[in-house]
Amino acid sequence: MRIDIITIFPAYFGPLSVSLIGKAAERGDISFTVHDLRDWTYDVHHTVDDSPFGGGPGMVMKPEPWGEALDSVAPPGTDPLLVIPTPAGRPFSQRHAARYAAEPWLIFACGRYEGIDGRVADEARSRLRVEEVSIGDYVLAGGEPAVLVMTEAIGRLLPGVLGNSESAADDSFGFGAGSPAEAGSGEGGPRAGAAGGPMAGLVEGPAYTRPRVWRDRPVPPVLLSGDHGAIARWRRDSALRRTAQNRPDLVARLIADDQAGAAAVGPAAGGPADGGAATGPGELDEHDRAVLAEAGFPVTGEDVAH
Ligand code: JAH
Repeated sequence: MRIDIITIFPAYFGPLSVSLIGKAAERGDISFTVHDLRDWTYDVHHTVDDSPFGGGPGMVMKPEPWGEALDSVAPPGTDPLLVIPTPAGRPFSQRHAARYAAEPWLIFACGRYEGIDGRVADEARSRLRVEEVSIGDYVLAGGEPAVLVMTEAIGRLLPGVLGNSESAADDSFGFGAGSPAEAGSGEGGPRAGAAGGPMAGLVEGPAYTRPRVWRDRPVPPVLLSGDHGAIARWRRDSALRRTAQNRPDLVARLIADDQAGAAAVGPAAGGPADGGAATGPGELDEHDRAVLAEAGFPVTGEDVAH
């Protein structure tokens, strides 16, 4: 995979040469090229910003350097995906990371100040695929940290980077082994949690390693039992509990998807409405419902008491 980054602070991307992503770059699994936007300015001060039309605080990035930079990095006839981090973008998720990891070529355009003149994205859209994305509801001083975040999320999904393709599938927000996103489905497919492996739509519970007892605290005994079925059940329970504690939004989605599944099957067909076992991946079984109820999310087969 090729990644180009356009920024006024190339030094910000020093971290790309360390850790997993740096090793992937050394192996040639990813190539990074960082471009200084000021290379496409021609005045003595290498000006990249100007006052906003219509008034208001701050400065806006001038369109001309951006137009030339994008023409130069993505000449006519090329087909990269241009990603522009902005707090006004669509929320970046694990689903985006998986989709971007399947692209051969990404360009990231890092804005500063109050953002890039709006015509730049519009003009780029006339010849490239362009996505404006946000990594969260807060305002940074520029897009650079968001690009580091996204490249980390993308890079660890590339074949060979993580070294263990299973651990990505079971991650918090992972799609679960064998799920549609893992098979490369795009944004048209079911969202995370609508289908997938046993942990789809949940955050992960805690993990443990040696020593077996630390500061009087033993590791949960089931993890030492060798009973892989009991361990999987315990991990799902702890994931459900932590999701209930920290992410009520994800629990609401799990419950809604579970009931949509039950409605599609019908109460007479043994769906959760008659208290039966879960009918498909991503649905809740009786034990899940008991764990959620104990964590403050009572779920009946008929509706959500929340
Ligand atoms: C701030 C250009 N979603 C995080 C995020 C991403 C980008 C920016 N801020 C927050 C940003 C100033 C200029 C981009």
